[in-house]
Amino acid sequence: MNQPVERIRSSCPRDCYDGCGIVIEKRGDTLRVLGDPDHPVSRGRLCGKCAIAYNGVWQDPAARLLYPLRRSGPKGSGKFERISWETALAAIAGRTQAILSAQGPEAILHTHYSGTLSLMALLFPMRFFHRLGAAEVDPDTICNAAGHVAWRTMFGSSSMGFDPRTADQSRCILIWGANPSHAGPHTHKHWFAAARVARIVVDPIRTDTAAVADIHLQPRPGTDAALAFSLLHVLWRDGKIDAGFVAAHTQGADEVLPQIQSCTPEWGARQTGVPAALIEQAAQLYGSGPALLWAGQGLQRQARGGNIMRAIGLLPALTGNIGKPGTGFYYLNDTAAMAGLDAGRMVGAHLAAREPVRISHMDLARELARPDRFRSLWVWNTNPLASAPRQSALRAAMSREELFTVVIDCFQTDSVDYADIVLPAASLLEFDDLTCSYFHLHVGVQSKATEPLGEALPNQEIFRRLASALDITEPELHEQDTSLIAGMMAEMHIPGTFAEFQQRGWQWIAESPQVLHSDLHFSTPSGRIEIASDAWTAQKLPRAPHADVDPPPAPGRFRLLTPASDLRLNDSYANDPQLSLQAGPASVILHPEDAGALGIKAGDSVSLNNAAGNMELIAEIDDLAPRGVLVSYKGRWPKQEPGGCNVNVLNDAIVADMGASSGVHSTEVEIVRKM
Ligand SMILES: Nc1nc2c(c(=O)[nH]1)N[C@H]1C(S)=C(S)[C@@H](COP(=O)(O)OP(=O)(O)OC[C@H]3O[C@@H](n4cnc5c(=O)[nH]c(N)nc54)[C@H](O)[C@@H]3O)O[C@H]1N2
Ligand SMILES: Nc1nc2c(c(=O)[nH]1)N[C@H]1C(S)=C(S)[C@@H](COP(=O)(O)OP(=O)(O)OC[C@H]3O[C@@H](n4cnc5c(=O)[nH]c(N)nc54)[C@H](O)[C@@H]3O)O[C@H]1N2
Ligand code: SF4
Ligand SMILES: [Mo]
Repeated sequence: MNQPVERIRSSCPRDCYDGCGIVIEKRGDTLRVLGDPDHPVSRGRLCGKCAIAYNGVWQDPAARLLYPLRRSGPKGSGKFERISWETALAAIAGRTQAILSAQGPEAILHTHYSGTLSLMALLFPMRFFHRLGAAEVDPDTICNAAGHVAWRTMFGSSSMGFDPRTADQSRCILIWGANPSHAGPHTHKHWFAAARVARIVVDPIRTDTAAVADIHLQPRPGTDAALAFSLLHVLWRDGKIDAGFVAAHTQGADEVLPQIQSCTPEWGARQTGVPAALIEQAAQLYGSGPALLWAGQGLQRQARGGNIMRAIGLLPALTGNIGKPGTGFYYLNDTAAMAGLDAGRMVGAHLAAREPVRISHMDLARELARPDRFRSLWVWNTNPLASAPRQSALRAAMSREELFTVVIDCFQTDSVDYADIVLPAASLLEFDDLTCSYFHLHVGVQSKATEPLGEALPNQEIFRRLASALDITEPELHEQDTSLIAGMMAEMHIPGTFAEFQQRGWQWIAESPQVLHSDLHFSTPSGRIEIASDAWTAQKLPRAPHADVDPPPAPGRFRLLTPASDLRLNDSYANDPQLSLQAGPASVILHPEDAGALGIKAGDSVSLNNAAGNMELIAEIDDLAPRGVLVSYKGRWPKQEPGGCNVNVLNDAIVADMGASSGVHSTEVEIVRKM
């Protein structure tokens, strides 16, 4: 029998530059999740991974967590028994009250990130932890904190870049250490590849984004500051420094210009491995008119990542590529805040008696191992046993019998396997919310198309119930979805009701393309771009950016890059059988000359080793990265891999120079062929 089809507009809440529009076709109980043909970014399609996973694991009751669970085997065994919500909440409340009275709230540590970016599910749970006074794993330290510190100190903001719609007024787009072909595939296809301007990509890997660029600069990893200084040398030599802009809107330029004058392209070539002629060409293109700079999050995930962000920030700052149509510098757009969202209200910052204690992800494995410090761990919107450094040490810390662990997820991840109590989270198809892109300046609806599978609940309902179980009575912790959504819509100037917004699906935060920073007032102490200033020394950071590069790895050692995979969203979707089939076994890509020197052939089993750990991978041979660089894409669940680990077993928690942030792309390993 032909059932009528209902078409429901929604949006993708994944941590992705695109923020696609979705149409859910609903026939009876059957949902088909498709791209919204009317959406300006997705243009009728989802990415390959979501097209599969939203119609695969996300709707598969055999793959999803359906009920609250209580551990019934050793930690890590993944053995659980089903319990009721009532029992789960009572168990959590009992243990939590005991820890609160014996050790205090800071013995409770919670870790969370961007499993969903839909705004209620992302922000509302923070009210609970603020009210509790729990310690927090500083979320951005796993991803992008170094870049935020660098650009916030320099420009006063790291989360207001450019409006991508202004690209047609540019002469040049420079993408530095981002790979939208994986990390934002529609942005790659419709925005970058289709742009009718000169395009430059700086990436050690010849990504699909680099492959469509007019110029690909391929530096050795960790040498970007020297590359930036030598590009600036050419711009200075050719009279492209905007002296008027520098005098009026920057501070401390005189502290870097002498060094720039000595960083010739020939010097830059020796530091970075990029031919001097390409440095010349790229600088001339960037200097030829209004230009956009996009600094990737991958770029700063290294030991000198903060300084690198400062150094490349000099390009717009010294050439005046700011505040005019077709110019700008982008790291992230906090689109919700730009639209007017009061995130402080959403997270209930005022509920915290004092500033929460925070530890870096780089210290998580070590600090969590201390029984004198943490008695309880809460994990939500993240899967640290797949994504965080020092995987083996973290596993040992999470095995502590007395560490009362609560994990909230949609799927039974490795981290779930270490929980005492598991709470099942609802999916994007199962609750209403609002979303936005962190590149394109639009906000969207997330629409409930079906009841949650099993007894799963959205994060916000889970935390309302937890508040009740703990007798927390502040009304902020019991605010209902309709009120939360209406409040956010009002702040973000979204007209009409939620139901009316669902008809439209999405909207720009401003109808016409925005030229950001056009007032040329920067939220720094001086109101100027602080190239060198006391704001830096006050944070115990160098006064001025410098051109230093990472020393090359010792003989026999290789730099290991583990960036975003096109078939995974961080470590999510590793459990989708169809995507796993497409991904094949975990591999490492090495340069043909390195492979030849080591006697490694394609398909060989190789072992990667360093002080943090070792693992086996299948060798692939390709010249997509320079000699001395290995590439293995992130995105696997340790428990599904033959050795029970993923690449983060090799991640020794190298700390970036700013923000106590991850330096994972500075990882070094040795590689040997298995006999
Ligand atoms: N080697 C290496 N490691 C890296 C990186 C790298 O480049 N290389 N990148 C780092 C970066 S940039 C990041 S951001 C981190 C990301 O690392 P994680 O934050 O661990 O990312 P995911 O593995 O995708 O885990 C998100 C989890 O949230 C769950 N989830 C989804 N929706 C919901 C929901 O509504 N409620 C709840 N409670 N859970 C939900 C998903 O099922 C998933 O298990 O990884 C970092 N790790
Ligand atoms: N398909 C997919 N999409 C994703 C994600 C995913 O896992 N899968 N993750 C999401 C998340 S959480 C994030 S943070 C973003 C990240 O997306 P991006 O900002 O694009 O970051 P990465 O993919 O980590 O790395 C981007 C590029 O940085 C390059 N890189 C590494 N070291 C250096 C260096 O020393 N110099 C230079 N110039 N480049 C370097 C890498 O070669 C890589 O190609 O993507 C998001 N979107
Ligand atoms: S993950 Fe990104 S590309 Fe894929 S559907 Fe979601 S927003 Fe679109
Ligand atoms: Mo990230």
